[in-house]
Amino acid sequence: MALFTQNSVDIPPNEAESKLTAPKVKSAKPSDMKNLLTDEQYAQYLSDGILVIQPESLDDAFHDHLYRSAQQIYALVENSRSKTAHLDIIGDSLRARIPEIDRLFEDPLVSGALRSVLGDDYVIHPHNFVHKSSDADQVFHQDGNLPWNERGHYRAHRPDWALLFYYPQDVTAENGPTEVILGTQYWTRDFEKTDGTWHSFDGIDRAFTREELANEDLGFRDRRLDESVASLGIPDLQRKSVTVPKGSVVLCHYDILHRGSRKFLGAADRFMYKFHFMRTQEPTSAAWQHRPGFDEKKYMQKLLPQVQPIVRNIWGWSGNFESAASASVSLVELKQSLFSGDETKRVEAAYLLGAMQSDESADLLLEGLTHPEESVRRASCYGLKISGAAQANKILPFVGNQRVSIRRLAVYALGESTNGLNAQVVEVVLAALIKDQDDLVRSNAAYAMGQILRCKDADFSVVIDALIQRLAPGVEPNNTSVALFPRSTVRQSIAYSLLQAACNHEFSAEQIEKLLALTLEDDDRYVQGFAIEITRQNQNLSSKSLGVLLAALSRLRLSPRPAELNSAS
Ligand SMILES: O=C(O)CCC(=O)C(=O)O
Ligand SMILES: [Fe+2]
Repeated sequence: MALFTQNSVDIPPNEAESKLTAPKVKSAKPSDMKNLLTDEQYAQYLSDGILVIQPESLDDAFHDHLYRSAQQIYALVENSRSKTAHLDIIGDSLRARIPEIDRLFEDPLVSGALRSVLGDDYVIHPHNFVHKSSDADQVFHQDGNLPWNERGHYRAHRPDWALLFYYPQDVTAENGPTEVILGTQYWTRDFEKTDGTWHSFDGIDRAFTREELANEDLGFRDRRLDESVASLGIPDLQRKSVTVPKGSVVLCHYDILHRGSRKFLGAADRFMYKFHFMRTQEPTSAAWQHRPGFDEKKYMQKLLPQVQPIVRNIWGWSGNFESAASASVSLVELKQSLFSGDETKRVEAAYLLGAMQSDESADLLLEGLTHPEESVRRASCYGLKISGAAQANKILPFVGNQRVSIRRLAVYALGESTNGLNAQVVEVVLAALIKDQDDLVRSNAAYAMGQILRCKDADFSVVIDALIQRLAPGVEPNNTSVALFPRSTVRQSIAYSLLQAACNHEFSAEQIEKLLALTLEDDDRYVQGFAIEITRQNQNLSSKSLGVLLAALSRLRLSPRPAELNSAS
C-alpha cells in the first residue's frame, strides 16, 4: 500500500502551505475555472442546499483506505471504556490520524465547489467527525452551529458555512443513507426557553425520544418521522435519501435539515466523514463560473418557490450584483405574512421587506423585532440585516432593550461588513460583546463582529485587542458541557471573530504573541484550533511566537500510526 505512505515531509513546500485551507489566491486561474460551479449549479445549491460531487483525483484504493480507517477508529471505541470516546477517539483528530484525508480537500472538483460557495480563502473548522450508520434512526435536525450541538449565533442564511460529507463506500437504501429535506436551510425552530436559557439542539421535533427512534416497530418510526416533518407546517417539502456511489462528496448548506437513517439488518457499516468549512471574505465578485449572459430571473423560476426571494438576495450578495427590483407586494400584505404566516411566509416577507431598503419597510421589520413570537422576531432580524447601511442606526437602541430575546437578535442584525464603516455600530456591538449579562447576546455580538471585521476599509486594531483580551483565563468562563465537554460558546465565537479579522487585517507581532500566550493553554480545543489558524494567516510572527508554536507542536502532535500496520489490517 505504498500509496498511503506519503506523509507531510514528502509534500513540496508550496503544496504543504495549502494543506490547511485553500491556497491564498485572489481569483481562479483560467485552468481552475472549469472546476468552479456553473451559474446553474450555484443557484441550485442555494435553493436545494445540497450538491453531490465525485472527486476526480481519488481512486478506489483511497476510498478503501478511508473505509478501513473508519473501521479502525470504531474498533478503538468499542475496545475503550471511555464515556467520552466521541471526544477522545472519534472527534476532531481525523486529519491527524489520517493525514491523507487532506487529499480530499485538494481534489480539484471538491476545492472548486468549496471555493464557488464560500469564496477564496475559505478555512476548515477544527471540528470533524466520522459517523457510522446504525439500526436506529435519527430525527431530522440542523447541526448545532457550534460543535456538539451548541449554539453561538443565529443561523447564517448566506453561504458563510458549509458541511462536507464524504462517503468512502457506496451509500444504498440498505446501509443507512443520510436523508435531507431540500431547501430547508433558511428555516428553523424556536429555541428560547422562558427562563432565558436555550435548547442547544435543533431537532425538528423536540419530543422525539431515543427510544422511539430505536423502536422495533419500523412502521411506527416511519409514521413518527412523517409526523415530525408535517409538524413544520410547510407544504410540499421534498425529502431526499442521499444514495451515492463510493467516494462521493456531498456539500451541504450548513443549516439544511438532515438525518442519518437506519441501516437494514445485516448491511455492512456505512461511514460518513464530516467536516465544516467557513468563509472568511466578503464577496466582491462571483466566486463561481459566472457567465454574464446568464438569465438568472428565468433560471430562478425553476427553483423551489418558497425560497426564491431568499436565493435572489443571496445570489446578489454573492456576486456583488446590482440588486434587481423585487416583486411589488404591498406593505400591508407583507406585514400580514410576516406577523401571521408560517415560517416560509415570514422569512420570505422579511426578505422582500429588507430588499426594499426603505424607511417604511425597516420600521415594519423593527416592529417585528419586538413581536411576542420568537419566530416573527427572528424573521424580522434577517430582513433588518439586509436593509442596508442607512438603516443600521435604527437597530442600535434595541441592543439596549430590556428583553434579552430582542438584544440577541439586534446584535446579530448588525453583523454586516458594511457596518465596519459605522463607528457607532462597531462601538455598540463591542460593548454588548463585553458587557451584556447574557451569554447568547455576547456570543452573537462576537459572531456579528466577525462579519463586521470583514470590512477591509477601517482600522480595527482596538477591536482586535479587545477581542484577544476576552480570551484571557476567567474572563469568559466555560458555560456549557453539552456532550460531556466543558467549554465556552462565547470564547468560541470570539475566536471565530478573530479569525475573520486575521483573514482581512494584519495583526501586530504583539497581538499574535498575546493571542498565543492566552489560547494555547485554553481547554476549549476549538479556541486553540482557531488560534493556530489565526496565526497561520498572519505575516507578523515574532521568534517568540514561533517558539511558543513549536513548543506546542512538540507537545500536542498526534503520533501517526505506522503505515505498515494500516496495510496489514
Ligand atoms: O450519519 C449520517 O448520515 C448523519 C449524521 C448526522 O447528521 C449527525 O449525527 O449529526
Ligand atoms: Fe447532523
